[in-house]
Amino acid sequence: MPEAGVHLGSGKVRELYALDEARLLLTASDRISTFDVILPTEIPDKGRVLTGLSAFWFARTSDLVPNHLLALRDDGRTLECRRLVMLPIEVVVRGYLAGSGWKDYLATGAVCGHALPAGLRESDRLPQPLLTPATKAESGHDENIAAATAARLVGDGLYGEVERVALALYRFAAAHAEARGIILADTKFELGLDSEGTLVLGDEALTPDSSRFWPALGFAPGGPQPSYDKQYVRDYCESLGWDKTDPGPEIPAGVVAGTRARYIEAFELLTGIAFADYLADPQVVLR
Ligand code: Q0N
Repeated sequence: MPEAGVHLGSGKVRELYALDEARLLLTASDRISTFDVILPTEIPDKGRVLTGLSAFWFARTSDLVPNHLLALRDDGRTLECRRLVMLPIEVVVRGYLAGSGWKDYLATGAVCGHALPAGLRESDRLPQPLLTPATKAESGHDENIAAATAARLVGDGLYGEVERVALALYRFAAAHAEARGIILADTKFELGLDSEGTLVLGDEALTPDSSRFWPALGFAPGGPQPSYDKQYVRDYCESLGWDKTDPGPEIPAGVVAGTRARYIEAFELLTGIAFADYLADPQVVLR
């Protein structure tokens, strides 16, 4: 538990604390969810991997859009952040046809109102990345909304800026990842406004929990792709015949170790930094 701060809320695997009127602490636990259920077994250092990656991307994209990062704490799992007024929408950028985008395409031939060519397969690369906004549901699932609805919620001018910034972030990160053997299939951003009314990137960004990362090696559209980070856990859970309702199963040590290794491999490939160096001094990701 980080020092000081009023607890403001919990995500499934993260906690938010108020440090003062201008600053927040965002701390990432080692909890893991699969099929939307938090498992009773933790993945050691998962929260550090996600926090380190998020800080790495914030440091490298601040010329595309300012972000809320003020400092990375030496525990490696806590970000000090500027307090923003968050937009009532989140935005997913999709470069590949997966998840709810694939389901939408099968049903309608479009993804959230973006018409697409016929004959695309599950996991195909899209002709161009698509932005799909959603409303933030307090509990349960985020609901996809039309671009026009999102624009009405935040205003046309601001929504145009959100679109531009989210696509630029996706293009930058996808190109960086692709050069390192990782496909960034899609990713979710949350943005807010600072006290001056400037659009600022918040939350975590471009982590395996907010994105679909696929190994480029063995990429084979025509079906679902294995997840870079969670596939061993998913496969183990599937092997049990668990009904995917709470509580989830305990995960055996071998699956935990394999999963931890995958998170660390993703961190090292994407950052080019040894994870041991991050543990010794988290500030390495900011340089
Ligand atoms: C904020 N959420 C939703 C942690 C993440 N910089 C900010 N300023 C004000 N509010 C927020 C941020 C940020 N980031 C973001 N809630 C408040 C995401 N939470 C869910 C709980 O876990």
